[in-house]
Amino acid sequence: MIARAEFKCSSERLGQVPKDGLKDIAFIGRSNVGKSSLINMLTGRKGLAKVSGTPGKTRLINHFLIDGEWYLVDLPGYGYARTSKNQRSGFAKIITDYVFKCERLHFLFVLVDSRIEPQRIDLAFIEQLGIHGIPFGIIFTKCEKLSSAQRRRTIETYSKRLSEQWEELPPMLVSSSANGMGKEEILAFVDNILK
Ligand SMILES: Nc1nc2c(ncn2[C@@H]2O[C@H](COP(=O)(O)OP(=O)(O)O)[C@@H](O)[C@H]2O)c(=O)[nH]1
Ligand SMILES: [Mg+2]
Repeated sequence: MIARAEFKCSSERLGQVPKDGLKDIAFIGRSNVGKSSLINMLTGRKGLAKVSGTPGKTRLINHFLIDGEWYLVDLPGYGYARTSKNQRSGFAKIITDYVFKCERLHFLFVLVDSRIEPQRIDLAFIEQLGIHGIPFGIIFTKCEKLSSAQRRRTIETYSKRLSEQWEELPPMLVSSSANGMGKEEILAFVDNILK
């Protein structure tokens, strides 16, 4: 369990992230997938990360210091960027800078909506993670909306899609910020990877 969670800073660029030697456990996914809600659920602090009904509002990297020991990081939602700052990957520069270049990043959770088919952009992002060798896992969100059989099917569908391309499957966890599902499993998983 998390005893203490505090907002540390918002960064617009990689140069602004904290420079202590602590590790980042980051969350990413499409806008509205439930990143901020999950951070609030995991920390037990309702208003810590801003939950928004309007997609695409958060364009900053938000660092939350957990128990003075590590950071939970709320990343901007991804979508294909359309500006001149585009990189070849099609993801915004702030995201690719942080995810592919920042040494602070210890583990990345890719959040995907459990209720919908694997989306091209999620699969494309996951492919980039594989290519760059970034350690990551998948967290399915809003799982209280599904029966346990449907949740199993979601995991199976993803496993099938990913195994078309990868030999090894990433860890996959289910969650619901609405009812706390997955809290203990996710925190235990994080505990383990921080050791
Ligand atoms: N039913 C349900 N809705 C959720 C859950 N988590 C988030 N939401 C809703 O999804 C919307 C987007 O959530 P937010 O955390 O702001 O997503 P973000 O853009 O990824 O940070 C909000 O309306 C939330 O109330 C969940 O576990 N279950
Ligand atoms: Mg958010």
